[in-house]
Amino acid sequence: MCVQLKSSLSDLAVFGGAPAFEQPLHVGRPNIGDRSRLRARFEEILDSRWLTNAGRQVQEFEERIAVLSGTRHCIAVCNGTIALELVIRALGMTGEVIVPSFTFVATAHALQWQQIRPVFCDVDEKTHNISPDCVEKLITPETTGIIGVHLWGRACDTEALDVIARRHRLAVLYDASHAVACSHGGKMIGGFGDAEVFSFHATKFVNSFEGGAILTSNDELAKKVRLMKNFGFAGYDNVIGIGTNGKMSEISAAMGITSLESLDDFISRNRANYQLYRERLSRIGGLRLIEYDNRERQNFQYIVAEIDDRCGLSRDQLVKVLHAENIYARRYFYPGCHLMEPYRTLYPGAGKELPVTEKLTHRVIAFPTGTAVGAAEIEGICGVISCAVHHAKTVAEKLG
Ligand code: T4K
Repeated sequence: MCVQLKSSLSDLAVFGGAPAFEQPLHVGRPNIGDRSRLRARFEEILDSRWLTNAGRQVQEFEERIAVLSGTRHCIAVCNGTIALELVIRALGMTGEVIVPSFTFVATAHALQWQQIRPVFCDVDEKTHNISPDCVEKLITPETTGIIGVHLWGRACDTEALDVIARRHRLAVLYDASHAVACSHGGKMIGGFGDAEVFSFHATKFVNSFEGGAILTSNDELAKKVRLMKNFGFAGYDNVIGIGTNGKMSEISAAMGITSLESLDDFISRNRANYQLYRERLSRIGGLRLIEYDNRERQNFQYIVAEIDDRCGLSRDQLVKVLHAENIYARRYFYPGCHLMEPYRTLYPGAGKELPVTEKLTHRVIAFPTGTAVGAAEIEGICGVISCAVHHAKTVAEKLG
């Protein structure tokens, strides 16, 4: 890795300078963990000739995730999207379900895929999470549930959502894809609502290549989901209901366990990255990193900033500057689900109710972090940002 530090305008790649990084620097580079332990597990799996269908690795992974999240049941599945689909169905959600638009599109797709209307709800400006006040206004006789997303690992206002759900007899599900190993009010995420869902995609804090899980302390629900993810098999050749193939493979679980073994190391490296970004970017007006609550456990998986007018560059202009430097910052989650298909066609009026979402989707940027990113890379990234913002007027004119 070679970092070209930027001090003057002509150093910037958009003005003809060499890119800051020779190799692309991505958001979402996977955390790998201890390779020798991973290889040993792969050998064990091959030796056992048991590759999938609730083998030893999957059982161990489920146990470890259940312990980590303080939840009675963990059902591991092949990805977070299937986890959402299964539990939405198992909870009996139908008709309309209230969900934020400011999320990865899988949260909405998991509903629409099953002919359930995602009713897009605005988020709180400070937390980026679903706004309980807005939820209440969207409830109709067709509403059967609420899905909150713990965006960036910061928990939703679970207390307020619980009250609303109880009052209107609604199911509550949390998409906790970003919140593995995080807590809320001192209690680990995984145990809130009727159920929570984790993603273990390669880009996630704990990764199993592809993977997901349903967490719940409800015995009945757990039983239902376990059946549904395995074609409805209750025994050797006894199918007792409709199901699908949502199973996690042994290889995936082995990766997941290896990830869990390095959890503390991942957290401390993510935290150090976050602190360094904070230090280096703190004096840039109009660029504000999101805050993490020190009283809670956090995984610091996302380095997210909001860019406002005082910055002199728009979020999209900054993204262009960074991409030219081989720094692939992301516009998570632009443009908001309500402006993606099929939602923009099916529900064209949805944006009128989402002023905060519309603002945030134009302001938010995610920077590279994780164990593949170290101090030198962050110094380089922050140098590019500082230089571009320092010369904001000229850079903005150049980019148009
Ligand atoms: N709910 C929420 C709130 C979610 O964020 C997600 C997933 C889900 C539900 C669904 O869970 P899963 O069904 O995926 O388990 C990526 C991930 O594919 C997606 O899992 C994740 N959220 C989302 C936030 O990020 P994209 O469209 O950004 O993927 P892509 O291919 O552009 O890659 C993202 C970045 O990661 C790039 O900078 C490249 C880098 N990367 C990616 C992979 C796969 C690597 O460096 N190595 C890799 O192996 O969605």
